[in-house]
This record gives sequence, C-alpha cells and structure tokens, in this order.
Amino acid sequence: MKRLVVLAIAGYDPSGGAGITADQRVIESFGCTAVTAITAITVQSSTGVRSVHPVEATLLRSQLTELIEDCRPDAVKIGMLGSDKQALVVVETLRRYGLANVVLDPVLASTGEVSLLDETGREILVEEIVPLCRLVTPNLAEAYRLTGIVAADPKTMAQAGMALVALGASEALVKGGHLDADPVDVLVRGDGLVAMIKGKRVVTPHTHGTGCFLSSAIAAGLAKGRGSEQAVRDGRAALVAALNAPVVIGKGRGYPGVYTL
Ligand code: PXL
Repeated sequence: MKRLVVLAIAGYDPSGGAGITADQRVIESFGCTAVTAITAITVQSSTGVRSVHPVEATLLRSQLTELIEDCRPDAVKIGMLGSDKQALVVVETLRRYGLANVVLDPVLASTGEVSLLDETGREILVEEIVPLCRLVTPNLAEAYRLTGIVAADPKTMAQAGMALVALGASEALVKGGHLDADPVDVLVRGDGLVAMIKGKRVVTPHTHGTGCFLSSAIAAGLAKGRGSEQAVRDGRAALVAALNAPVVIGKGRGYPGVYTL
C-alpha cells in the first residue's frame, strides 16, 4: 500500500512537547509518514521558552526542495515560522509545487507570549500563505491577530473564520479552547458555517503543544482523504484522549500523550 506522507514545517522544541517532534509523533500515530523541515531551534523545557533561533531562510528552502523533489507530500502542516524571509520561502514553495491539503497553524507567540514571528512575517502569513491553505486553525488570540476580530463566542468565532476565508483560505477552524465556557471549535468555509464542534473541557495544565497536535492530526486525516470536518473531529477526539494521558517529565507543563487510534 502507498505510504501517505505529511510534510511538517515547524520549529524544533527540544523538550518534545510542541513543534517538529510532536508533529512527527502525531502524524505517525495517524498512520502516515512524516517528513519534516525545521524553521528554528528553540531553547525551552516544560517551564517555558528561553530563546528562539530561526535557521537561515535558504536552509529552510534547501530542506523543502530536497524533500519535495524526492517525494510529493499528500498534505502539509505549517507551524511556527521564524522570520519574514522564511514565510516568503514557504509561499514560493507552496506555489512552485502546487501543494495541496495545506493546514496552517498560525503560531505567532508561545503560550507564555514569547513572540515567535515578527510583524512583516505576520503580514506575509495573512496576505500570501493563508490564500494557499485548505485549512487555517487559529486559536482566539491568533484569530484576532490575523483578522482584527475579537472572537469570544461561537458567533464572533464564525465571523473571524469567514474573514480568513475572505482572505483566501478554503476553510478555517477557529478554536475555542480558551473560552471560559466548555470549548467549541467553529469550522467555516466559503458558503458559511460547516460545524460547531462542542466538547467537554479537559481540565489539565498539561497543554503544551496542543495546537501542533491538532493541526498535525488534521493534516494526516486530509492526507488519508478524509473530508475536513471528519479530519477535525478525528483530530479532536485524539487530542482529548491524549490530554487525558499527559506526558509530564519536568517541573512545568506536560503535553498531550501518545494516543493509539
Ligand atoms: O505551541 C506553539 C509552538 C509551536 N512550535 C514550537 C514552539 C511552540 C511554543 O513554544 O516552541 C517549536
């Protein structure tokens, strides 16, 4: 049987909770094979991000070209980008190879609010990467930074999602994990609301890398030919199970654990 390949473009979190290593784990738990391009090396542990060291944009380009020329990915997950120049390399690569099933987790800052992408990078993300995406998966803070819409309930979340679709994304999933009430994720596409996906909050401090987990799981689902709503529902189910079995190895926040489908 043909192996399905998901390309993850993301930062390296040496503590294993977020970024490339999390992406690889999740993509493989969904039965796909991960190939990965590193945008930055971070210095961090469960207690927080100390520093971020983006690689040269040309090094990112070399990694991408080498991998894609060798094996065309069935889906792409984009996580942390380290600079505006890297964002341009990603635009150029997505266009040049016409890559499909692109899922963008628009990481702009870490949970501790360490900025991970500068203002020019954010503009390129909005104007040039979003239009090339099948799905964009912002949380509430990211939805605000990308659209200027304060999303605080399902209605305003749908508005923010529609604004991302107006920018050119095929679909947007606005994630309500930071709502005060039980979480609701809102999935929209060009012709309007697709689904409001309600869940019970998993009360845990061990949430490091949840955005990476979900976007990688969705990309794997799309690679397998699932529709986006199904890919989102499967990804969420896996994330909930993984949050209930966190990996806690240090003094700070753990991350969603291994989950076998
Ligand atoms: O969760 C956002 C994120 C993504 N990718 C990397 C990170 C972080 C947050 O710390 O370090 C590499």
